Amino acid sequence: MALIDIQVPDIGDFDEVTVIELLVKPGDTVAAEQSLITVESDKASMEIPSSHAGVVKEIKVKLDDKVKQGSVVLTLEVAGAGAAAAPAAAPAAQAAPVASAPAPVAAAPAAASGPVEVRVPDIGDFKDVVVIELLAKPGDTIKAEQSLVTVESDKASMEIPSSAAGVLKELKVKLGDTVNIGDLLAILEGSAAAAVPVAAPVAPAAAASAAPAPAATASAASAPAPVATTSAAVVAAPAHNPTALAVGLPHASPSVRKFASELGVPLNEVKGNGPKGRITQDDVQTFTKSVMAGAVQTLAIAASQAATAKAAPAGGGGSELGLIPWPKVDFAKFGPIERKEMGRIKKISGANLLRNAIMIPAVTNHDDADITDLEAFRVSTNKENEKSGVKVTMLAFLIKACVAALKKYPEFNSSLDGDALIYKQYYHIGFAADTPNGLMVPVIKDCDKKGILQISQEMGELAKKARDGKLGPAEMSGATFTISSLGGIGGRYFTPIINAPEVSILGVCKSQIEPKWDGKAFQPRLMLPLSLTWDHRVIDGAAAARFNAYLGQILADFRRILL
Ligand code: CAO
Repeated sequence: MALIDIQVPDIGDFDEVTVIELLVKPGDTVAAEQSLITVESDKASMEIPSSHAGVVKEIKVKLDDKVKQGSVVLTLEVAGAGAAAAPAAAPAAQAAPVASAPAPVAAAPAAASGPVEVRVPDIGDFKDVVVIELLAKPGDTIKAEQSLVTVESDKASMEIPSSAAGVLKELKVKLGDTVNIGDLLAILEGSAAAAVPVAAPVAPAAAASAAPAPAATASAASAPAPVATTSAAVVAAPAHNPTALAVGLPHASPSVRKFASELGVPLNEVKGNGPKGRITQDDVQTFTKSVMAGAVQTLAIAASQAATAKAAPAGGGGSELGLIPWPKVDFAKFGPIERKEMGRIKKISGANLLRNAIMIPAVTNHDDADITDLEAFRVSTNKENEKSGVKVTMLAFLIKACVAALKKYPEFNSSLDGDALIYKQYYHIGFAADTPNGLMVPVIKDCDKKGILQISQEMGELAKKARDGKLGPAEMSGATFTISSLGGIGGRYFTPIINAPEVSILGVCKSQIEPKWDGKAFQPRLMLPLSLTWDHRVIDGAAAARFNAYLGQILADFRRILL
């Protein structure tokens, strides 16, 4: 047994690339040429393979590290003496595709008008690469070297640039096609087409440095397309250019795509948790587990909703749910307009709200609570506590009253888990806070164990943090029930959207004096409008009515909370 360092091989013209994925871990047995990490430049993602077979002893890089040729990726324990003889310098022998920047190559052909064929340039040792992305469409004006399609082998994805400029008349490939060097990709038209320099395939792994590559097969006609560079393993200007035309292609490395495709996992439904939203093998596995747990439909719908959520505000989409398309209106035709991108929080909460609105069979019960006496108590408490600096609002009493109702009706404090209900034995209450950045929901933990003053104080602190944009994730998670109070603003009733995976939410509006019949006469009473939205899969209408009625009783006479 011997220990050897596996290094980053020649990665062509790239100085430094970022580690975006670790594909193995200590203890893993790897085969020679098995991919170890994925690295990414601003133009390409590529996997770095192992030059030897063996057992991973130690990973020497971590996510987001910058590496370059010669950087040690990991230490491998290999068997036999051969190991020692094949040291770190070995990468030259590796089969991995390595991308590099396009090398300017052949001169442009003589100017000519009419159609120009664009063919797949020399892509080195790669055969039958699959078209995974179309980056241009007929009618587009194409610049020389502009990427036309993305292709993928089992080890790398790469963009194929146009060898000429012009207007794209016809794309000769479609998604899923396999292509090889010399295959016709597209036909360009226009006088510009032939008048520009050709695009270049690029330099590759070290192996070939000694072996100048043959010139690429020239395309027919006038565009003597890309010409070879120096190497046998040539990869065209590679993939993942975030500015590319294509939208919606899941961001994942070739090996993850392969893994997903072997499992039949639709990558566009998988949430990427890797750097820059990249889908990792773990994400695919997590998705698969959820499906196995019976959540497939849920996820599929959620994914389409998320897509709709993104599209709808921008004026597109709807088809994901089988709906007619979102109306597209040229507003500027009717008057001056200004377009402003929505903030991050609005986008995130929008997608969540849409999912929750569509996926939950929600019903809202409206009711009123007589808070005349409680309001008097609140006002006197605030007077007594004036010096403490803690102001008590109705919301603090509501939180406490809701905890009592949640204890009495535990299904309101539960969450769905497949066919089961998870009853939570803690009472963490979220409250919607209106902030300059959008709606946020801070959570007050263990409200059953806290008094009104403490709840008021925490609420004030959390609301301030929310408005200052300083809430941490822990302060927004774990809620078992949420209250959305518009009481300080106005309104009568509304239908709040449940904050999944919770199963109910209470909306509260502004209290006002109303005449109430006491059996003999109308009395002026302060009435608080309550709107309870609940998930009908978990809660029945009768239970919701009881919950509201009980809440009303407590708010009318807070002493009941002691019973
Ligand atoms: N009826 C009448 N008055 C009410 C009331 C009610 N139900 N609730 C609060 N008020 C009064 C308060 O007593 C206070 O009055 P004073 O200034 O005279 O003391 C005033 O309204 C302002 O209260 P507040 O809003 O500062 O405090 P709060 O505890 O009621 O609410 C918070 C705190 C953070 C929830 C609130 O500021 C907020 O952001 N609300 C908006 C929530 C929201 O956007 N929900 C919609 C979600 S769905 O899009």
